[in-house]
Amino acid sequence: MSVSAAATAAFTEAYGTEPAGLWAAPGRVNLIGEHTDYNDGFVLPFALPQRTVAAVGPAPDGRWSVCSTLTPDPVTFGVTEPGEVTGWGAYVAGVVWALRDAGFEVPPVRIALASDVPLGSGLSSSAALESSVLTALIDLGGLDVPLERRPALAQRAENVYVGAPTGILDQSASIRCQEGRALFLDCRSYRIEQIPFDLAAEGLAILVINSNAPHQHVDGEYGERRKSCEAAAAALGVPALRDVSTAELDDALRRLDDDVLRRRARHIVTENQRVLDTVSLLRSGRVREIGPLLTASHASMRDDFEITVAQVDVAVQSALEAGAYGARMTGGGFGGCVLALIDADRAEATAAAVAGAYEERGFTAPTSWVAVAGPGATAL
Ligand code: GAF
Repeated sequence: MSVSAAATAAFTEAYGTEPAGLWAAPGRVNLIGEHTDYNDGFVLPFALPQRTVAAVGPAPDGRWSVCSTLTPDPVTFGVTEPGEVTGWGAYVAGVVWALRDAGFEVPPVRIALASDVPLGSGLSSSAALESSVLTALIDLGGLDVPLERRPALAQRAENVYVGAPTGILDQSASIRCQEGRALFLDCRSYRIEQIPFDLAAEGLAILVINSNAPHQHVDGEYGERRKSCEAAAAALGVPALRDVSTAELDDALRRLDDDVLRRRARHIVTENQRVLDTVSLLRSGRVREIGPLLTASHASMRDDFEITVAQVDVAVQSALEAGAYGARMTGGGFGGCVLALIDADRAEATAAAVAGAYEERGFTAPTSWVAVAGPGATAL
């Protein structure tokens, strides 16, 4: 059954009527630029074809209800404040709250969700959920919310209502990405550039390898990294680490007296530059040449930002040994997925090499697929 059919069936089953419409929003792969978003820096995600579909219809009782294929019993709530709805329903209540808090009249609706975005794998399943619901509420309510404002509303739902201190990467990707493009986003100005990203035309592919490693300590470690970056920026007297260039890096590192802060800052400053270098290469069609930047990004996340785990390091290493031009973990870290830039005809061989390396080490088997850049959030 397609994801749309699953969402429609869940809606009918839960509410005994047909939905008024379907809205979809994708997960994402971040090509490069990790943990740079909350440092006012640069990111370069593209949308996955995998997405969350929200089947939505009016709610006669004036409240909001949401269920999913995984949780068929609806969670129902009225007007709430952060903290009042907990668990996964908080992502939906948070979107309603963020829109209302911004002054919009939000229509009461019933929602059923279905998704083929792998959960908890660093592919932004929560942003896909938020963005599908946000888009549905905006369309059904006839709300005047321009596209460029939407990611910050979904991010606020996550930051303030759900309580996760994430940046704006995932919601921007889910809402603003376009098919066949990577989204170059300046997380300070929200300026975007849609970068053509048609790898098949170059005989290339991005292989996504889900490490299937259990996520551990994700929330606490993420918050720690964010605090370290803010502390480093404060010690250097700049608004954010975005304001330190690679030319100024050595001097900045000398001025930080804490080795952990030094390494965290070095990751962010060099990662921002790697995004800019990747964008320059893509703009001039030199796609293969981004490989070493991807691999350098991984080394920086492993050694300086310390957010990788053995499974993702092994996936990167074995993809490179199998001939990948470059490979890196994508997403927040502590598990999740790796992407590898490969010749299109090497997908099976690369996936098999990684699977073999996992088997040797007794890791849970990985799951791999070729990802192409899909569309952003939309009514279906
Ligand atoms: C997670 C967060 F939600 C993003 O905001 C971003 O910081 C990412 O980790 C790391 O680049 O996905």
